[in-house]
Amino acid sequence: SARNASTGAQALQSLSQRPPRVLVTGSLGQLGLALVNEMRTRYGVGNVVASDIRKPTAGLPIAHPEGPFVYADVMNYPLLERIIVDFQIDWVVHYSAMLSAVAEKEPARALNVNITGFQNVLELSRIHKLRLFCPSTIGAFGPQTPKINTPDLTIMNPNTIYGITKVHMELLGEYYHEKFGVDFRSARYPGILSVDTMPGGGTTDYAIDIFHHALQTNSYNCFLKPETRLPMMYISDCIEGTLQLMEAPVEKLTQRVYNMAADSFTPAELDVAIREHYAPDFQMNYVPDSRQAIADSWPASLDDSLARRDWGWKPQYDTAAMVHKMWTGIAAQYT
Ligand code: AKB
Repeated sequence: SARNASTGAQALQSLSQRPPRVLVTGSLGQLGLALVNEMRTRYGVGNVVASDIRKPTAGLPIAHPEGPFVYADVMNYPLLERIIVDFQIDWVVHYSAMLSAVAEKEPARALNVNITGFQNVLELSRIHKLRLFCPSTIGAFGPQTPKINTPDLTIMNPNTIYGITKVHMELLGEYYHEKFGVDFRSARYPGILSVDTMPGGGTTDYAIDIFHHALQTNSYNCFLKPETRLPMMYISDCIEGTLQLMEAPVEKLTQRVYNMAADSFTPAELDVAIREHYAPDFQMNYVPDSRQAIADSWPASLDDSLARRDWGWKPQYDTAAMVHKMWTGIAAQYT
């Protein structure tokens, strides 16, 4: 396996004369939009192929709308293969997935999208010698996982469909790396906060919704309890960290899946920060729903020291800085 890995590395080094050609699945989602914009700036507009199953609608923050955009259903293996060959793709960033809350509502579809979709891009990465990034998540952990400073290697046992599909993804990616030398890389993302793009059906979505509601109605019905502490990260840290991991020389990586954290907060802390600094009369109500059980099964903070050591991960935004970016950025949308 070591020989396979180093052959893969040599193949990639010979590409270093030119930027990578990248396919991003799920490119119209919260993370895909931001990653494609940044990659097009770094690698060239024509080198980053954005794909999704919807049309880009007016108003989406697409910085280079002239760049290549294709329809790609990740369950359609021949179509994916055709895109990879036609565009001579070197790297795939597989962002297409159903998130925790929607996956609980539609388990059969989530299994298809998250498991079959990933198996397709993984197998294509083996055949066409691609570097493959697929995000994992705090949702890959479960109720038996140590909650504070959760390490990379620990008890997983998630009890959600989403978590199960992400553990499957991690294990299969590691297996393909060991067995076939596939350059699979993954980071376990916390909840990601963004101004321009909306999340799609997760448990951490409250931390974005709250700003929109505070700015529009000065109140918010939070679907998690006040003391629910979860790891969170600002989107530019997420994108920068993902690119650091993607670009890291293969010899720096001592494992294939890394925790990646920035800060953690609770709904109550967000409420206080908003009232103290931005909207003194803001009214937060707590109306926990089925997403509470999902959040309760996840860690409150992650130990990401191996990401820091191996590929230089270092977030820029703590909670106060995230709240500032979110408030000012979203306020600008409503003025
Ligand atoms: C979700 O809440 O499902 C996602 C995640 C943490 O993976 N944001």
